[in-house]
Amino acid sequence: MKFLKITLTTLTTLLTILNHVNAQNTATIEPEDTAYDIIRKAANVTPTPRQLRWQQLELTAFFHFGVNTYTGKEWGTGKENPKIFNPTNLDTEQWIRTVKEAGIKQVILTAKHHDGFCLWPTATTEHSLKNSPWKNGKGDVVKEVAEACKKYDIGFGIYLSPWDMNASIYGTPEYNDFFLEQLTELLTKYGQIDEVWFDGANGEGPNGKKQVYDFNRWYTHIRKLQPQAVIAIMGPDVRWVGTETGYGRETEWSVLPTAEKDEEKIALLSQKDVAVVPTLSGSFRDQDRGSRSKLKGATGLIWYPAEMDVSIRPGWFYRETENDKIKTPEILLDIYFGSVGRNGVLLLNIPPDKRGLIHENDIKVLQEWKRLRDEIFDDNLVKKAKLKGNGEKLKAVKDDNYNTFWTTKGNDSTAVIDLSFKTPQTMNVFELQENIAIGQRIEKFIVEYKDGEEWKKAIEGTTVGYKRLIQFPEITTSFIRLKIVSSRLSPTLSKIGLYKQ
Ligand code: FUL
Repeated sequence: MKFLKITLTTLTTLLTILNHVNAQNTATIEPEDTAYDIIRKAANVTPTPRQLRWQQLELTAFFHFGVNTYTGKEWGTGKENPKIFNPTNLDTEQWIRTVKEAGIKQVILTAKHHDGFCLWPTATTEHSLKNSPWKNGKGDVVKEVAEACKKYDIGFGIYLSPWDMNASIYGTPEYNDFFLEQLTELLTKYGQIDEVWFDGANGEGPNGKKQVYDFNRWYTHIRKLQPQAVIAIMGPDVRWVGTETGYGRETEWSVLPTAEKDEEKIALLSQKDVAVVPTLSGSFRDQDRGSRSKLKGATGLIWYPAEMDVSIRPGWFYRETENDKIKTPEILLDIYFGSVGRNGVLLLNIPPDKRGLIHENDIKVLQEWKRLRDEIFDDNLVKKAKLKGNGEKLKAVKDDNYNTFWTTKGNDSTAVIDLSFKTPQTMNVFELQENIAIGQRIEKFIVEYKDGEEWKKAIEGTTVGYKRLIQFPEITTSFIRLKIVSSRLSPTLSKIGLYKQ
């Protein structure tokens, strides 16, 4: 008996470990796989821990700051005199307090933009703030932002532009080493780095040459020095949504088909810790990137979630002339619905001004944006609803714990959940969250409500993913019915929300 017990325990532990080892953010599709095999594989592709943490941030901020702040240009030339960089009142704690109060969980600083000017005293070039009058050349903006992030306990990421209009070796193999050295400095001197953001721009350097970037070498280096950091955009962990409007697609899959032909790359992609950018089928702007019809003919599948970036102002850098052109709180609220509410993470740019402060006008907008969101989302009507439906652990959808979730029995891919209220409730915002640690599965859902004796349709939706928010014309009712019409294997729900805006 005792022997049997030990064997069983060992077996269970072994199974748990095996399960964990098997959990992958990629899958390979074999030529003999049936349509069902492919769907089953897609349903079981899951985010890596670093991708899951990133998705749960929901709101992140960009700080575009550098010589362009002082010239008023969007892109520099690489010929700027470092002496123009001279913030009179730089206070990175003010930046971080401002974004934290707006509910933002991580920031990304442009340590170097395309002009090549470095916001830290790098040993790699003279084109940095060490040759500026600010703090007599003894300052370090990267350090000050990193420290403020630690103090206020929010994530810290860096933007390091591969394109460098200042480096004389740009366009030669030596530049790739130079860039690696810049990365090493940033990844070893400033504590934990949570995101590395690489832009795709690849223009000409000072000698008219273009660079062939050695991305794969840089990724391996980042994985070694800061394994928890997600590498975004020109990177393996986070995908650009395809526009700079702040809006994602109504149907946004995080599991995408790959179109790799090269055996070596397929092998790299089938590893647990992917450090190469997949070749995707289709293009960045396609409306449909991951539905069943797109999965047909793919060579593999990858968890590759979307980030939506946009600036709070018309430009990425601060300009005095844009102090009255800041997006309104209402527009930002709409962007929130269109990004976080469409299975994405919002990266909102808030550029510090010439003083080295977030301008008062931006602060006011951010505060009001936060107030508008709280006003809607503080009161989830589902908390007072009675729930009935097939499946397991239905209560989990209202316990405010993302890790607990409802699911159907067996592999049932459809479900009906009824919500009833003691008295009629007025509502116009609907929310669903899948537990993406299990995968992204829901393909189609419908929300109905009872109007007198009649059931009427309020919403029809497709994907959910980490979070789906939908605004709809106001209704007052005591009965709501959620129908999951189609799902890849058994659907999960961590949360259902109903609100009045
Ligand atoms: C773009 C850059 O060229 C812009 O200047 C900005 O940094 C934006 C976030 O990415 O591609």
